[in-house]
Parts: sequence; C-alpha cells; structure tokens
Amino acid sequence: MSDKISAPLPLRSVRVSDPFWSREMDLIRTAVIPYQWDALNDRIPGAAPSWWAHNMRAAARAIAAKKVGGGYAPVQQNCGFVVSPEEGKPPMEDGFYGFVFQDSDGYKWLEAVAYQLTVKPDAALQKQAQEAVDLIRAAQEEDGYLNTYYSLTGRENAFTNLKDHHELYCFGHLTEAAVAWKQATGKDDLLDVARRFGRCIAEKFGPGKERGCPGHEIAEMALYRLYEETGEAEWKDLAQRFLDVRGTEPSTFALEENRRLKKEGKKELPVTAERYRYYQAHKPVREMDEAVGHAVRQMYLASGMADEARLTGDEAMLKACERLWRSTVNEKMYVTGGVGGTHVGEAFSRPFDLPSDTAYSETCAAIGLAFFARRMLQLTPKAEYADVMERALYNTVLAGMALDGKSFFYVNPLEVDPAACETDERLSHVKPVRQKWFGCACCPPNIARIVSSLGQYIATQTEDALYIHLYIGSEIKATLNGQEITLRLDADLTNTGHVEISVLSGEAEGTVALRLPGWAQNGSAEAKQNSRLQNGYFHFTGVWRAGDTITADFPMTVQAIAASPLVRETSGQVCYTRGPWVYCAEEEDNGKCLHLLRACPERTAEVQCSEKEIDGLTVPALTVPGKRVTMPENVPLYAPWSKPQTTETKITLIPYFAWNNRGKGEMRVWLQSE
Ligand code: FUB
Ligand code: ZN
Repeated sequence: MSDKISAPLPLRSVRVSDPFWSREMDLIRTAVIPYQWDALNDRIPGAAPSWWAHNMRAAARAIAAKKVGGGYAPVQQNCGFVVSPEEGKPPMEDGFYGFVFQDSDGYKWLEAVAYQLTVKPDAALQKQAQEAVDLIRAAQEEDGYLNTYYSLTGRENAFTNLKDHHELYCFGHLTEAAVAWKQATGKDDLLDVARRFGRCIAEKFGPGKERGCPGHEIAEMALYRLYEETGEAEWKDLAQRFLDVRGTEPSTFALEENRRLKKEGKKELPVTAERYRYYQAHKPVREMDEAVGHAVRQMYLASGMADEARLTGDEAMLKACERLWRSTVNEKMYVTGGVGGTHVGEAFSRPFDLPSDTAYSETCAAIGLAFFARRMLQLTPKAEYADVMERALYNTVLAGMALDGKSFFYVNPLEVDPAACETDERLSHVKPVRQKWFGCACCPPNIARIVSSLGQYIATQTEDALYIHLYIGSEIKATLNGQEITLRLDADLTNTGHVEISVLSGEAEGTVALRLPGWAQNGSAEAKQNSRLQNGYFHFTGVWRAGDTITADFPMTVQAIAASPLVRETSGQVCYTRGPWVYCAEEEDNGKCLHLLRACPERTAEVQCSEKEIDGLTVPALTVPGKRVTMPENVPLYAPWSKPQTTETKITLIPYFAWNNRGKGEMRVWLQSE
C-alpha cells in the first residue's frame, strides 16, 4: 500500500474562483437547486412527476397515524416498473408513486444544498433544506426504518428484495446527505436519522447476522464516509460486511429470490453467484477483474472498495480496484469519460464495444467514474487517475445539464440524429434534447451534488504534501506538516493553459505537487525549488512563504485522437480534443448529414481556435479542415463504386458539454476521416 494516501481538503478550505466553474457552481445554487426543489414537489409544468415530496408526506402521515403499510398495495414490482396513479384518477393521498428508489432523489438534492451552504451560507436556502430534513425525519419509523415505498405498501416486506428494491441504496444516499448536512450546518438531526436507519439495517445484516448486500451499491462508500465523520466503527464494520458478503455463495440474491419462488410454489434457483454478474455479485470482490453489469452500480462499488482499501490497508482490495480501473479505462470508457456501452440494463458491454449512437453513457455513471478516480488518486497519486476524473467532469458530467440548468440528459451518446432517435425503437433511450425531468430522475440531482462539491476534486493532501489534480481557479487552505498555508491557484484551461500558484499567507515546509496532464506531456512547471517528476506529478519540496509562486504551462494543443482499432464503431474516425475538452460537430454549425463530413487530421496547421457564444456562455471552439462528400441528385441506393466527390469545407467544433443548447439537431463526436 502506498505511503502517500491522501485526503480531499475540507470543502470549506477550497474556494472556487475559476470563471468557468464558478459559473457552474452559481448556476447550481441559483437555478438548479430551486428548479429541482420544484421538481421534487411536482411543480414543474410538463415535467415527469417526481413524487418525492408526495411520498415523504404520505409516509410521514402514515407513521404519525400508526398506519404503516395500510394505504396502498401496488402489485409486486421490480425496480424497473414505476407505479403511477390509475388512468384518469388523481393520486391517492396515501399512495406511493414512482420508482422504488424515489426517496434517493431528494437526498441527493439535500446533499447538493449542503455543499452549497458549506461554501456560501444562505439562510433562506438552509431554511428550505431544513423543511426537507424535517420531512425526512417525520418519515422515519420508530425502529429507525426509513423507506417510503415499504412504509406505504407493506412494511412486512421490508428487506425481502435487496437485489432490486434499493432500500440500501436509499440508505446510502441518505447517509451521504446526512454527513454533508452535518458538515455544512453542524447539525446532527439528519445524521441521527441516518444512524438510526443504519442501526436498523445492521441489526438485520450486520456482522454475525443474516447475510445480505445491496443490489445497487452506494451504501458501502456512504458507510465509510459516516465512519470517517463520526469515528464510529460500526459503520466501517457494516460496509466491510456488505463487501465481504457480495459475490460469495450461497448467493444472497438467489436465496431471497428462492424465498419468493417458494411462496409462489415455483421451482427454486441454484444459489450460485455467477448469475448475478449484472449486480457485481458474481464473485468475491477481491477477485474481481472486469467492470461488468450495471455501470453506475459498478462504479459505486469500485468506489466503496477503494475506500475499504484506503481505510484498512487491504492489499487484495487495492489490487482488485486496480484491475477494475484498468478494465474500465483501457477497454470500456468513451473518449468523453462516459461509461456504459449498452442500454440493455444500462450496463458495461464487452471490451471495446463503444458504439457512438446507441451509447448509454449515463450521466450518473460518469459521476461514478469521477468518484472512483478520486478515490484511486487518494490511494496513489498518479496523473492518469486525475486525467480520467477530469475527462469525466469536463465532458459527460457537464453535458448532462443544459447551460441554463433547467433540463438534463440521462443518456449521453456521441452521435445523434434526431430523426433516428425519434423513430427507431433501438434508439428509444437516446433523447435528442435534454428533458425537464425524468420518471427515474437519478441524474439531475447527482450533477448538482458533484458540481457543488467540486472543491473535493481539485486537490488532496497527505501529512506533508499537497497534490493539485485539477486546474480549476481557487483559493486553497492546506496544511503541510501541521502548518497552514493559503494558496491561490489561477488557471486558464479555456485558452492558454497557463497556471499560476501563489502562496498568499502562512509558512510551511513540505511538497506541492502539480499534475502534468496527459494531454500536455510537453508541459512544464517552475518554482524556486527544483522539481522531481513522479507518477505524472511535478513535486516541489521546500519551505513555502507568502509571495512564493509556481508557474506552469500546459500547451492547449489541439489533438486529433483515434480510438484503438479494436473499437469497431469508430474505425477510420477521428475526434478532436484540446486540453480537457472533447469536441463535437453540431448541425447548427455544419449543416445536416454530419456523417458526410471528412476530417483531415493531418492538416494540423489549418486548425484554428476561436471563441463562440452559446446561450450566453463563451466557449472555446475549433475550426478544423475537412471535406464534405457531395450528394448528386437522385442517387440510387446502390451504384457502381467511384471515388466519392468532395468539396473543401471547414468543420466547426464546440466542446461536447455545450452541445444541444441551440435547439435540436445532429451531433457527432467522431468524424469520418479522409
Ligand atoms: O437504480 C437507481 C438509479 O436509477 C441507477 O443508478 C440508474 O442507472 C437508474 O437506473
Ligand atoms: Zn442517473
């Protein structure tokens, strides 16, 4: 295990001032959070209903009236089915609606609010969030159980379907929110709710009790976080228990399925683990070597595993994390930092199966990849982890939200033809425009929470070293060998690639390490100390005093990128990147039929960088040389081959995150090359 285990700085120690990212964070505070609160309360006309506040209130009423589970009994459902009010009838006051994991949406919202309050206190926002906290508290049962689905539909069925029914997932999100709320406000109210639910869960599935583990992971990393916040070992023990049970035989998922089958008088299933690959429960976690199954779950599991490796020094777990990392980023990650090649089960596909148009690349999965990357960085500060984290954050995560913060993508394809996705069943998961909300709205509040906690991704520190991972302008209070210094980080990753770090106050001895980004291998960094390049970080060691500076230059060269020849879908295609940004072509700039464009990546001298305004935001755009295949009139479906006729053209590219902010149209990340 590396002796360089690092921790993110407390959120309030990193004040983001970067023009680009502060706009994103402000947008979340001023537009996204109020919008999402309205969504959770079903007040957005024309948007899919959330039912979050409805379910919470209904559960709170049922609990107050001691009528748990009395109101409404929907047919037995899987997580894939949503309960809606009966056609033409208003919702029942005591009915549960939505997906079984609907509770989690509000928890994520609350977590985002807590981060925002940490960096910028706001009494009105805190009051609103307190309403949500009070509502959640009221929806908790006497024994600590908290899940509106089961409280409203039949508590006696609680914990009978861990595989699909997400109780432990909701607990995980509740816990993440509770820790963030405690850190923001100093209040224990939500933390106590999480603890009480945690104890109710541990009572049933804790060490020495019934074997069980989450069907959708997140509880693992949330429990480690609760342990780190409170120092209470019971949470670490429960997280470990979940990790240890996962993938062992007899499979707990098979056992619970068998209990249901037996009740129905049906034939029971073999209790082997292999059948639960989709849930990452096909083998013991320390033996895992390939990213498989549902992509968000896989990323969340890997994050929890990395926490376990970090907090317990478990070498076998670390090795498993490294293998999962290699599988993810070497074989299964989109150039945009998205993961999940297939919509069938929102899942990882086989290695190198990365189709552009049918891609799933769920926003939450890219967020999960950023979680995993940050944790791998904490274990070992290697630039490649930060490269991937940056790729996910700057591209797929941001693409998940419109520039005005009021509509969202769940699926993030790399090629869109609106006419195709509006008519072709195989593309029914791909939306050509962002949506106001979703029946399954996991992604929008997930974006809100990760962007609001951006400070946790910029830097991490050990006892004697501060690692700068992301070049996002900010003021950072760090501690080196017990002494505090305040640094200012200025960075321009939209134009020059110039970075400056200056010590504003304090004096401390130790190392300040700067990442050499994968996209700027000829970059340089200078300070009064000599630097040592290790694992892709320039290490500057010495005494730091006010006025000291480090300057770095990371050339923002435009790069033409090809995928491995093993990726069938992008064979012969090229995509452009510049710094952390991945680019795409849109119909708005380049006309229809983007598949007829031919990029000319060898003509590098003709590439131009410029600025473009998109919905009020100035983004760095590119113009690259290319050709357009001409289409003669009345061309038959088949004709004798002849060299395609082309005309010279300039292809305009914009950063992928900003696509679809100028109306509906075609989009392509990968262009055919000449
Ligand atoms: O199942 C909960 C969340 O909903 C998952 O993380 C997403 O993939 C969506 O299925
Ligand atoms: Zn999602």
